[in-house]
Amino acid sequence: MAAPSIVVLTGAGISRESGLATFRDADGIWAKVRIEDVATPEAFARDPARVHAFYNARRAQLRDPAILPNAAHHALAELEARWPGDFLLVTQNVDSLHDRAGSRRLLHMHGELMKARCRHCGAVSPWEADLSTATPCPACGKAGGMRPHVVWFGEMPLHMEEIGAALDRCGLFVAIGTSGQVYPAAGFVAEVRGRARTVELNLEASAVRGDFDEARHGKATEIVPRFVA
Ligand code: BV8
Repeated sequence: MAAPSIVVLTGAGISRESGLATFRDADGIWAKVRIEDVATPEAFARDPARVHAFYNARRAQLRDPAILPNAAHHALAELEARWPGDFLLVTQNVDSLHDRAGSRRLLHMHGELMKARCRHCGAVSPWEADLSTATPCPACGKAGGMRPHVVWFGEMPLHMEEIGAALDRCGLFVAIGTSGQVYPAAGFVAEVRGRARTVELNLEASAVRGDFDEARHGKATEIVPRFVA
């Protein structure tokens, strides 16, 4: 029997042991700032400097050489490299840790912190430094239009067609480190259940645990390498 195609969905929990905060844990990002103030198009229109400051702080943290991919990121890159069937890693994370671990069949459905997008010309440019609306676009040279290349609440996630096609043909769906509270990502398991084996690998039961055939709970650096071995 051919090797089943695999779709893996990751969330902030897979990067927690690399030192990056999650969103909804007690020490999470949304315990310190409100989504409405920093992660919606309306917030950016109302106070771009505040939104840029929020993402500049997270981008600065991601530049810290102490922030490295962990054993869970590496286990997924190794699985992709050796898997004979189709493999796709869909991440909700905007950090670059999967990229740095060597994952290639990787889609950032909520965008990437280390990229910026120009609202004048639409160009997406690699961007590791601080960003402000005064920053001129590297492609068109105009200032006043640069925003983080991340998907805010109320905005359409990226790569949805390619993700839908992969979900349609997958035989194994694994969700790692996500609380299952943000849609459409949290709804992927309901789309595939019944025709794919569905596994949740998380510190604790997610909001959509009931949609999974199996669950293993624990820290990602422990349960992910064991699962992919
Ligand atoms: C859309 C990028 C439609 C930016 C993010 C009302 C008004 C408006 C919208 C809505 C609404 N009601 C519902 C919606 C839809 C909304 C939504 O789902 N809201 C929720 C909050 C109710 N969704 C959207 O708006 C999406 N877009 O619907 O568009 C549309 C249709 C047509 C045309 C136009 C539009 C867009 C959502 C994307 C928002 N952007 N991030 C940024 O990062 O700042 S979301 C944000 O949440 C991150 O991407 C994050 O990844 C994501 C999900 O969170 P998780 O990754 O799951 O993180 P969380 O902290 O929640 O959980 C961590 C888990 O890890 C926990 O379970 C924990 O136990 C576990 N863990 C912790 N440590 C470890 C661990 N596991 C293992 N090991 C450990 N060590």
